[in-house]
Amino acid sequence: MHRFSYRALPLLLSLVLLAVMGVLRPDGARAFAAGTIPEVSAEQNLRISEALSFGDMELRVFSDCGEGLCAPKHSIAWGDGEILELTAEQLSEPIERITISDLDQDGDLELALIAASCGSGRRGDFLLLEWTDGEWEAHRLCDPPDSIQNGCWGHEAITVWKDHVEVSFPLYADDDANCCPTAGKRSLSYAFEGDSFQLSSYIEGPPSQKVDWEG
Ligand SMILES: [Ca+2]
Repeated sequence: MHRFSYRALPLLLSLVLLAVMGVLRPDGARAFAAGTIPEVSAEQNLRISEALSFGDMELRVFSDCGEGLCAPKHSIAWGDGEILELTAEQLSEPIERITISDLDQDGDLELALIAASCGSGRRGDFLLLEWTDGEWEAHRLCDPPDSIQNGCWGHEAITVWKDHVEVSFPLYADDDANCCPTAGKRSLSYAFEGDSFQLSSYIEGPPSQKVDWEG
């Protein structure tokens, strides 16, 4: 199976982007769009999102799965072949959904990448990239205090709303099996406060149904 080196990734991504954009045009009608990553091509080990309208730009999200489906290297491509390579610290899990938002209503759009780890734990992950003055500004979900994180063993559901990001997860009691958490549910809300993207509130809920741990 063909694998390209990390050093050759920017050039290859540029070539793939230009090739794909030459035959696939966006519908142009989506001021706010959401997309998914299509299934990986076995030949390319590369996942490419649909073309997304992002303000007056068009962009795509690439996931290089050459190191494995569960350890992708993500890149954002826009403009005339410009590419932002994300670090593993920023986002290293497979992307499940892409959303475009403006959570702080400042006119600078944000690209929200929602990811989840492989395996039965399905740890959720999230990265928000805000396009500000011609550059990407990255925002991550800060770790909540232990008192709020206590009982969380994965299976987070991450939803981007108009003005906040909701992270909901089932709560596990000490003896709960992975399939069947019994201690309720907690939903965290993250939002901009000034220039800081931070945890703003949380609520408790009743126990969840049996969790989906396929993956
Ligand atoms: Ca914004």
